[in-house]
Amino acid sequence: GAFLAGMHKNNQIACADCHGKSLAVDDNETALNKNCKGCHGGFKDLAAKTKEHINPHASHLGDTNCTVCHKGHVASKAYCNYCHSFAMKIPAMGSEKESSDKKWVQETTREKKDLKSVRTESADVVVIGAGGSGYVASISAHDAGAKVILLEKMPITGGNSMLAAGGINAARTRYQERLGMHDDPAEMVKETMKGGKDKNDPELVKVLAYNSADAVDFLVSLGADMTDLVRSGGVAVDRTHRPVGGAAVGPHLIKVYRENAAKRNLDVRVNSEVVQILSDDKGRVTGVQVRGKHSGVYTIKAKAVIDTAGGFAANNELVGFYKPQFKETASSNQPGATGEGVALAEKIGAKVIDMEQIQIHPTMGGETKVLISETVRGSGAILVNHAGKRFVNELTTRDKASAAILAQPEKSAFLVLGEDIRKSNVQIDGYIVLGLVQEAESVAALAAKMGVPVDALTATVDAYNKAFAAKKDPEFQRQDIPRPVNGPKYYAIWVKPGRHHTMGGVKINTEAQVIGKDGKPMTGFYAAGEVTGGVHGWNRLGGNAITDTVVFGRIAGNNAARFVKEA
Ligand code: MEZ
Repeated sequence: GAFLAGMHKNNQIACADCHGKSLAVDDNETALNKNCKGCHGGFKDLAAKTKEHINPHASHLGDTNCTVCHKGHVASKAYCNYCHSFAMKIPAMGSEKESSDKKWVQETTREKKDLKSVRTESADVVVIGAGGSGYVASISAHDAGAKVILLEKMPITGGNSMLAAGGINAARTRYQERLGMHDDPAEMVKETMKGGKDKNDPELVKVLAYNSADAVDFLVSLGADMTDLVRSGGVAVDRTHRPVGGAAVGPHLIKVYRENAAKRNLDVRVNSEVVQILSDDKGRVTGVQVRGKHSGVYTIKAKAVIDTAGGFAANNELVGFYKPQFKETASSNQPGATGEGVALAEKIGAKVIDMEQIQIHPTMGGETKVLISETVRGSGAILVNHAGKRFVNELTTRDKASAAILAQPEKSAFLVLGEDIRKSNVQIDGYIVLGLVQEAESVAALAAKMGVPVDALTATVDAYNKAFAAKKDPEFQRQDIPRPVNGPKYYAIWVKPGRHHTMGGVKINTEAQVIGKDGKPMTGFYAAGEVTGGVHGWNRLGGNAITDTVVFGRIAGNNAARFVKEA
């Protein structure tokens, strides 16, 4: 028979064995996934059995629904292949055409007029989008006493936060002080404003910086590890906090958020796309209309709605509309980062700002959608052009680093690093597994593999190592050289700039209230994270996005819960 359902049927497995006896309509596909895991084992068991080079059951996406990839009645698809090109064989993949379909978001008629709800539910607070901000807002609102429903249109939670490689910027934390580093939120304000070309909303930036240490404490209270520190671009101190060993921050945080949501029995719904935010004739938000993958269109009445639906750097058309020159460039974003959260808010009167401010991250791996973290440069790696020479201060801001790479004739460059840098940043081992890294036992041999002049690369590495020893970089004034480029092995990663973050979005105030076109806060409407504009100005600093999600997610959640109590 066709697809997984047919294969099961051929093995005498009845519909109810997979779907459960009640055949209940459930967008989370809970029974189905419980039954998959009951028969086939959980992610841990399956990962242990996998002998493949890439282990799909031990990925950075964490423990998710089996049905994200394995489909009963249509062709199965490996979700990872939205970003990667793994030659992964999964059962019932269907034809080449079906399995190469890259469209993960449910098709919806964007025509809102004939949406008819089949049922109505109620909650105190509805949160749109289960990325970092959505989870933080939901946990905060729940802990402040509100009944919360967290909705996610994708089959998997995590949003772009799931892919966050770097860390969370925070000033004057106990982790900095423990290492004898002195930082000041006032400096974080200054550097964030300067990085954002002074186009940020200064009041939002103050809130970001002065609540950042508390945000780290909040994450630690949830069970996160933020003990390792690294330098990000445009900053004069090690302010980016991440898990020990330099592990990527995003998968760790999403695991912690998922566990905390489960502990609180939070109502989290995947496959649930908000198609409309509802408001009354006085402009007060009254709930949302949702399209569930299985349950159809329904209404949730709520006194408060928090929009945490993320940015739009994965939306080629929208990016092309605002910045035609960025259309068709690779994006580091998850496939659901398509910007509906901004459109839904605008439709009910929200003010939208800075939409054309789209950040290009300097280092995506060659022709891939894999981001090579800024922390690789922060750990000591250098950027080298195809002539084997450094050409920019690697720790400048992203706009400048990207522009410098795009000014090279090949519009690409290499990250070059040595053994100490590799060991300090466990993510580099991941890039090696992905086949993105060239390695050699000498700088000369590495140059040959990279196809750059041997003499030039040798001179470049020598000069950089001298700068490390002298703690001074006369050529490019790099402020921080934590490690030399040393052996026994040397590594190179071919990199190109790609779309990474959308700085524009819904306008908010310091209370995370959405501002209407009339300049006034909209009643019962809050927003946080990449769906908003104003925090990062015209260029975001590396590590400030996670701070944004935690600081403003908490404010939105707490304020929405308080509003509901008082309303
Ligand atoms: O904040 C980011 O986007 C970030 C630190 C990304 C990265 O390069 O790791």
